[in-house]
Amino acid sequence: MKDNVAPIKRVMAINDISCFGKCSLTVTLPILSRFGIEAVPLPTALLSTHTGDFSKPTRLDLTEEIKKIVAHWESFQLKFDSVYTGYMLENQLNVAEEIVKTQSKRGAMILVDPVMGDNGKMYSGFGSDFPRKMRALCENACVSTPNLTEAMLMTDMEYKSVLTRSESDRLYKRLSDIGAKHIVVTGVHPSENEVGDVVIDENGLVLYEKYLPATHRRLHGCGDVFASVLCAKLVKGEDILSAVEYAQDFTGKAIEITNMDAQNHWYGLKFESLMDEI
Ligand code: PXL
Repeated sequence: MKDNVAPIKRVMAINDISCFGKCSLTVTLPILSRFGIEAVPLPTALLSTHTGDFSKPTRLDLTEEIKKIVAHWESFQLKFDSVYTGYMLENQLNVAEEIVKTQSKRGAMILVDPVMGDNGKMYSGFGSDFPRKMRALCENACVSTPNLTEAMLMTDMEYKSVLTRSESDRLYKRLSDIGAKHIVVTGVHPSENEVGDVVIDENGLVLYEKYLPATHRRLHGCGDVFASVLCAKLVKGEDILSAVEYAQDFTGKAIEITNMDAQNHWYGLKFESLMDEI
């Protein structure tokens, strides 16, 4: 009963709606709600599916609409406890930058997931200048969550799926130069057989690293599940390292469950049954 009178946290989720495929807002909104957080979507685009495993998804660019939505919210100075940015189109990055500036001043925790690519490649539809612009958005983040591909794109390093210790140290130093307070790099392979997540601070120091056997398949939407859980935990006041550990554990379990039904569920994470554990 006490919970019903306590104010709840409010998160602005800037991301697309990929109707089918289990990623972006279709993942983020239910997860945030399950954590008892008010989830406010700012939809950047409407797609029939994500751009990964399906040929030619439909895509409606919502840039003009989000400008109007934000202007309306600003007419009554709507305040958010957090802004979480995900998949955006190139001409929306400056809209997001403005939002980040405004809501940071009002005390919001900013999480930038620089959604651009995976497995060494940029997702279709992004130009070569996109990583540089996304890097600028990450500068003002409290937490940024690139996967290995996105981390390398933003630091001008040539993609390699398995990194030696000196290569990863160089990557972490370059990432910390971007300026976010903490950077969580996902999908890091210290060897072919292991994959995990690493947290670095603003000086490039590794604060956390945990690897799991690489039999865990990385599916589309893993990053969205991970970042949504991480955002929820951080907004609720958990420290970065335990929030990352929880998000990693949750995502790992979701991957395991998905792999048990890989034939039917190859397009995204089957995370629904885990929601009861939150
Ligand atoms: O999960 C990241 C993501 C988000 N949105 C769209 C995508 C992808 C990854 O493929 O295509 C539209």
